Amino acid sequence: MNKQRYTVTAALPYANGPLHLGHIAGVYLPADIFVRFLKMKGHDVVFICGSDEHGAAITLRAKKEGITPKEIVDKYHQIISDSFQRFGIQFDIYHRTSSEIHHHTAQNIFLKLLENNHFTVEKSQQFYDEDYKQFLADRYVTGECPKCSNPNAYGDQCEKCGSDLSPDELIHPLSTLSGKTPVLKETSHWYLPMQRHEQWLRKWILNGELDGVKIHDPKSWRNQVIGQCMSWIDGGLHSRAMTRDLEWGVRVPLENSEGKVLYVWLDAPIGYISATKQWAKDNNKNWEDYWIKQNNSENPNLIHFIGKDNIVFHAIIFPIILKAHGDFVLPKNVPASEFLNLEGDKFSTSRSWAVWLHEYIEKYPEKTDELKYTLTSISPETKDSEFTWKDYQSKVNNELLSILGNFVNRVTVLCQKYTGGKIPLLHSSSAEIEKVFEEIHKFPLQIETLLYQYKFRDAQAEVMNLARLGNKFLAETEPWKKAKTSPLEVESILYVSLQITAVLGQLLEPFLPNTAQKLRNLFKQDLFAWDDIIENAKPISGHKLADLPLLFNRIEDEMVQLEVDKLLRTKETLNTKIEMKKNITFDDFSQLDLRLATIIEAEKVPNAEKLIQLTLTVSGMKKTVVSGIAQYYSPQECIGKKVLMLLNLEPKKIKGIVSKGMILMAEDKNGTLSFISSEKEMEEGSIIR
Ligand code: B3M
Ligand code: ZN
Repeated sequence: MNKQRYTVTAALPYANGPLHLGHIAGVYLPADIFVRFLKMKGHDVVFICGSDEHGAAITLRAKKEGITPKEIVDKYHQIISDSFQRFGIQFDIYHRTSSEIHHHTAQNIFLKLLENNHFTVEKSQQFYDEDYKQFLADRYVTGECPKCSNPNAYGDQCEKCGSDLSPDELIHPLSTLSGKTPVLKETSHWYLPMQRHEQWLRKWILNGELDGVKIHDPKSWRNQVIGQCMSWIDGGLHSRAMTRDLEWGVRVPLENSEGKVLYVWLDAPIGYISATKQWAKDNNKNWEDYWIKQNNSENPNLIHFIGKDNIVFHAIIFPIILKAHGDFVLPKNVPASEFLNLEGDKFSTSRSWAVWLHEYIEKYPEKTDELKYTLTSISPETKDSEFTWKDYQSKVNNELLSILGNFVNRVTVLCQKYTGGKIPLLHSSSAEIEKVFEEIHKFPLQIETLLYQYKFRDAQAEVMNLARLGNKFLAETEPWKKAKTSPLEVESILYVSLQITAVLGQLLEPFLPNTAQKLRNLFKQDLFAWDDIIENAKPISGHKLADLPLLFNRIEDEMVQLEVDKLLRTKETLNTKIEMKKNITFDDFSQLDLRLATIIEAEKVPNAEKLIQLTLTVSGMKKTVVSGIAQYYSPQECIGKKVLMLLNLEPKKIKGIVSKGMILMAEDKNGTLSFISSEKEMEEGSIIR
């Protein structure tokens, strides 16, 4: 088998929020399965991913949270890379587009394209926020979608109908910064005239042909990828701005270009290249081997795993950039997935309709293979699919547990019983046994064929068929009935069953690596090269089997209920409309004298169940307040707390005590009260405004 070089990339997640199961099922899990398999095949593979840390999605998120873009990306880079690692997605590098090596790489590619005359400079009128003195790129403008009338479409895309938009197409545009209608102002940018590339793109996508050479088989590409690309090309390619007026991003490396950065979709895919450079540096490799067209030897296979919303960027725009640059190979395949839905609705980060990967791992650290199995078996490869907790339960209980777990368990229990846990001899070979061996031998190639075709769910189903074969073999040969009459036959049957188990310990590796490891431990076997599995994954007669840990736990109804309820609560929260009070002016608000005050004394008010009399100090000044909090705080608990106080409330006599001011409390829908304190340690008397 000829060894090849593979550069496998998985879409760089925006570092502005955690990952949910939709991302995992569509992109990262299939990519990881593919890479684990390629590595077992002995190919030279680098598996690349990292955080996409630029773009308006990030700066807007930062603004919303009141922190800097850097703080946002640092936070989510950590969360995302941790959860990948704990889930067992084994990138060779998980890099960042904020790194220096990336900025240089992206700038150099920009300069090279400029030098080769692939850009034009064009002046245009763009939206500008006069209050913020800032141009409004992409998502900085919202408005009504001209295609579906969604009132909340973004300047680059309508999330409702999926249309690609430019800000000037929006009806009633508004600035997300000031909320006001923006004005138009002239600016100039570098554009990529994509129409110049139409001819070769057509040939490349439809025939797999580049410069007269066939470089891939278009039949190996998913229909939806070719379909989306062709509908784009047929709709007419035009110039697209490759720079933006923004502060956050990779600076345009030219004089007189202050305040301009590279468009995030020019910058992000280059992140694959810069990550490879970093990885090569760290591992004493040559990054060019993985990206640059080779003279005599074979070119590296560049494979992009992405979701369908990224198709044009990876199968049209990035290839244009790679080709225009001149030195790079083009992707050999772009196995884009469709979408995964969740319990009857679209996954949505903004609406929190999601199962978050990091939360799942936190709650069920021992159940990563269970999730991987479920996600691969519903992998949205060619059409949208759906995750439900009920289905997860049924996949784990009725497939992993009943088929795979049950088989391995039976085999080891039978071995304990009949051979004292030792691997027996294969004494004789019946026609039955011969047939089973023949079948076992076919599995690696069948699974391999499916994996090379990016058919991950079929491939995993095929591995499960090997476990099914094992169950069938045991059911048909019934060793438990033959212990007295033909002990040698029993040993042979067990040997064959162990052989199936050992092969499962190899073939499961790409899909369920933890389970595969447990099976290999049974025989103290290593992971073998894919092509040698049949040869090497043989039980050795006379060796003792190690103990088998529990492979899978039954998923109980309670867990399903708990998870479904959690989601339903999200929905409830989303559907509850807040009853807003009528607007007040800033002047109204500024009449409130709000301060941080320290409670120095507290005692219950006699004959009043709910009341506590509090003495507070505000910058040394003493104040007495009667507060209805006795059901939630004891006087003791109150003392020493620094709380939020309204100072200038008209004094009022309550139970004979003059209360001067009011303590502000948070109250939830059950009426539970809580003091409000400042997030940072602040001086008593600090003003709230
Ligand atoms: N961050 C978009 C996304 O997460 C983007 C992918 C970049 S891949 C180079 O959908
Ligand atoms: Zn729309």
